[in-house]
Amino acid sequence: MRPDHSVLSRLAASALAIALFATACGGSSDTGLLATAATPEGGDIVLAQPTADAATDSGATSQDVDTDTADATTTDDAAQTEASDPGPTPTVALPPGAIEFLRPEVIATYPHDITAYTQGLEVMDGQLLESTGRQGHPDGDVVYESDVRRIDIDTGEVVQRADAPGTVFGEGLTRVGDELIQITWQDQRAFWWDAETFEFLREVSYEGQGWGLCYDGDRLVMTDGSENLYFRDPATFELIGRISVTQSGTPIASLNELECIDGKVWANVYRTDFIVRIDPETGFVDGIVDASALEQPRVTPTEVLNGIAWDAETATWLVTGKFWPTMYRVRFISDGVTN
Ligand SMILES: [Ca+2]
Repeated sequence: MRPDHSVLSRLAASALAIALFATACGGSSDTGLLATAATPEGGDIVLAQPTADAATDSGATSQDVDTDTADATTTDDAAQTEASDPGPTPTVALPPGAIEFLRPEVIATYPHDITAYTQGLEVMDGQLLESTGRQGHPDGDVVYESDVRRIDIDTGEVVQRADAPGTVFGEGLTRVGDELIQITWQDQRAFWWDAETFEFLREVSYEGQGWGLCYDGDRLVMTDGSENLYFRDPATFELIGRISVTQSGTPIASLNELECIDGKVWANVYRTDFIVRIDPETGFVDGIVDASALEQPRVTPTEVLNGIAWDAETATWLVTGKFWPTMYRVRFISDGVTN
């Protein structure tokens, strides 16, 4: 069954949105980069432009879309079914080199603490864990606002929190068994917390910046604002591997908050509304979520989408941003596949 015209339109619109994003941000077609900009947390924003073939395939000649995949993931009927039933696992089988375009379908919204400069987000037993990190300058003095917190999802209430030690800029957070691991931006310190009591357990030093963190059941996966995923031992934090992330051959930098699910790594790209799905064995991006529909009013340009957490019990995502007043529960709905 071929995808219907509305699916094709959405697929084309997704590609167009990315192309427009490139234009708005001054991306260079010569380099294949969609966007570059300096960021306060270091690194550049880079989202790769699909290759000419892929861009063409996503539009006028999208009859080439793999019909089996499209039938399974992109029909309106399928989307409606997914809205009422437990959703699919977030990973679909794609032809080699294909990129799936996705968009969020909002299922529910909840309050989110507007003083939380969200850096990490993870679901644990139906509750939400969040890490924050910031250096504020309210009266000229530097104030460090970095903590770990447990959130009642429905109310947004912070039911438990603990300040990160010392003067650090907290970043990503993930759970490994009964413990939480929190990293820091430029402080080169990783903290271990008891996941139940939030008791501070220990810390390990590392080299470089820390941005996002997730645990795939075997390895920690970490970002530092570059195009790299770093793999670390979950017990010692020892660096055990690294891979460069590319989309259609172009490195994708500013990889930030992470989620590890079903053998894939999902990363929101700093200062964009895009979330990319990465094969950690190859570094290839095989899915792009355009989450711009979740965009919030922003006082400063840094109040960006940052925080993605997979809730396995409901097969949904929780997504928010820095200082955002809203936490979204969403599913990512396929808009089609290029190949
Ligand atoms: Ca996460």
